Amino acid sequence: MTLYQPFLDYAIAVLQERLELAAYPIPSGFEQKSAIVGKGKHQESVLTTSYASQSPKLRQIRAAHVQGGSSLQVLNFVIFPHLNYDLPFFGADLVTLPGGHLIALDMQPLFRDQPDYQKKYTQPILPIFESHQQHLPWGGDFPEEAQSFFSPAFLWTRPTQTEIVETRVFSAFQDYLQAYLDFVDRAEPITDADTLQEIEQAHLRYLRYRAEKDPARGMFTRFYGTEWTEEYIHGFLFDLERQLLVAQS
Ligand code: DBV
Repeated sequence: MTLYQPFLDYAIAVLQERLELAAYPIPSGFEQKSAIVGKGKHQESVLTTSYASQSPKLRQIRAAHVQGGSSLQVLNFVIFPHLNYDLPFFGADLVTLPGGHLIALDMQPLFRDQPDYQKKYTQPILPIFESHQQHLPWGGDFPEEAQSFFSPAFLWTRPTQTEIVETRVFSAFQDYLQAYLDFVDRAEPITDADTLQEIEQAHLRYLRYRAEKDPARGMFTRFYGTEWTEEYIHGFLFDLERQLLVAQS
């Protein structure tokens, strides 16, 4: 059992229990991919597997799980709501590299600086955030331009012990996901045309930023090549622009 498998198993079980899930297609060739990396006795097989589903309120629920031995484990798990809901994104980036663990967990807001939005989607999770954050070291600087995509409840940490990931981080992940699904339960469709426009713009801003700045691009390119990597990023991980084009045609 690798470090983040219990996170993924938990998420899928809870999603199945709490949502009306349907399949979401994964482009062929991207369900799984493996490569042998490293030299000599440092050779390691790196396997990347994808998960995707959808529900009536959630456009795409997807995960990329990279398993390459004890010093290379990644689970990137994001939920993209349908464009007629003002729900935040659920974003989890759980990363273990030779340099250590890096954990990013948040409900990423569509409208970071609107007081009403914060009141609706950030304030209710601040108690959960604080209950975990006090036990975890601050993750340090992150790109300034990324800040507008995170909420004040952004859990950002670099734990030095694997056990902390297995216990405290896992429990934070469970709490955030349950709280997110509470928001989903309560969400009502938006019908106001101006708000719908703003939501679409907010999704595109977020998607473009993440596709362009994907911190995993270098790693994937080294393992699987440029062509596979770019198609994985634009055709699966951050696929909204492609989907909008399909819907227009
Ligand atoms: N990050 C992804 C996807 C990944 C992934 C799809 C499937 O968006 C992995 C893989 N994240 C990943 C890896 C690293 C990070 C780092 C491999 C380490 C890169 C390295 O050190 O070489 C949150 N993830 C990070 C960092 C942040 C995040 C802030 C540090 C980046 C840096 O120092 O440059 N989550 C990530 C992020 C946003 C988010 C940037 C932006 C909105 O939601």
